[in-house]
Amino acid sequence: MSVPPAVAGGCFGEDDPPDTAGGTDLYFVSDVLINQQALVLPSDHPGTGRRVSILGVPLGFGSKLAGVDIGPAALRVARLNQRIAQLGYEVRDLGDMRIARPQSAGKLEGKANYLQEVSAACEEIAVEVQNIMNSGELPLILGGDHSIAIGSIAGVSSFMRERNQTLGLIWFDAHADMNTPETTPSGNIHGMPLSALLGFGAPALVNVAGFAPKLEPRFCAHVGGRDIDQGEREMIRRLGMRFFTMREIDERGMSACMDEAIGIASRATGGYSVTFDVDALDPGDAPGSGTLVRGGLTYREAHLAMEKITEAGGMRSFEIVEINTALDINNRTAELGVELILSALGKRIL
Ligand SMILES: [Mn+2]
Repeated sequence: MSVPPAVAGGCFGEDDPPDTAGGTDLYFVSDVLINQQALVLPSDHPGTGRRVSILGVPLGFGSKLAGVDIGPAALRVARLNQRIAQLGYEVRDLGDMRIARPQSAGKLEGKANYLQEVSAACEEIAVEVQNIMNSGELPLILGGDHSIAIGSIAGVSSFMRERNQTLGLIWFDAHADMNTPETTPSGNIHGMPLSALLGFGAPALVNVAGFAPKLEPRFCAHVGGRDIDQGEREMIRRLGMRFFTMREIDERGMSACMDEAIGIASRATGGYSVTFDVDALDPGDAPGSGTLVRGGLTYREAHLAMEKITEAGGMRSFEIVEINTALDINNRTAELGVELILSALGKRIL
């Protein structure tokens, strides 16, 4: 018997992993024996019998940079739909929402730029996402900048609320996204969605979908933070919300941090939403985003996080945001985004 071939680097080569005959079976069997939980053989088609609905949200005016509104197209260029279908899922693509563009490029509203436009879009996003959930499908939301999370997570939370269930959250980001119009250094709403969901900030954002708050801090975990503003720091301490910063990930390792983050989100009775800002990733792996910060999640740390989430179960929606095609290099960030989506949907190395 030959030694099993080493699995290089990350999870994915081309679309399908090469069929490595010979050693693979032996390795596979021993893998099952080592992992005593894995009494059910892992499937190459984890999506069998499950449905995913894809919703593109080409909204970019929550940030200031052009290019983030083309994120959904970039993910589709990377063959998102086909690759999800290869996992066995039934895929329904709702296309991209029609987002009304702001009338004037420079129209700002105090300390929350394009407040009415973002608020109106988020109301529509919330309805769309809730409809997807009512259909028994997993919402997969493609941003767009991170302000869209105010709508998407409102939709999931609204679904849970109607069933008297609570919603948990895992938020991947370099930033806290917990500014308010009072604390924001930029006025950009993509720096405010998490605080709005927790009930703080502009009423037009906080009250999307007609109720607030959407989330309780005790069911929320933030992963990957390394650039937190002073006002956000104070809110985090006041709320006691759990942040797994890059410092802690360095110190304890991604595996331990994700176990704890998943545990926190899983305390909610209805499961949890996952929202992934690609600036959580290290800029070396994900150059295509508008607010890069050095020292982010490595390629493997990000995949491991997704793999652990799918193994744990309980994920009720997945969202990826802030892919900026104007800043990306050869669609590398969108390609990585698709890979992470596939890992979150159950694709595995073996
Ligand atoms: Mn963000």
